[in-house]
Amino acid sequence: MMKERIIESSWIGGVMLRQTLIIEGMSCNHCKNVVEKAVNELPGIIFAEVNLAAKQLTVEFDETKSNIDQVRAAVAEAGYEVV
Ligand SMILES: [Cu+2]
Repeated sequence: MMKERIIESSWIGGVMLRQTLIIEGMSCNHCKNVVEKAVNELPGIIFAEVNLAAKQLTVEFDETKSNIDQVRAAVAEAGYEVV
């Protein structure tokens, strides 16, 4: 099983968690949009943004509704790899 690499994780109030992951395989704005859209469709996600240059995805979510495994699965389903 793939192991996610979370490079930043912090509570942003109550049950809201903000995490930043490294993702391989994104090369252009299309990739960025695909990943952001896939993650935004998960329950409890309030923010998802890709930084292409840094190969990073930052997500903010309600940890009672979603978790980082679901984020990782959504990214993988979209065709990219969380490293
Ligand atoms: Cu692309």
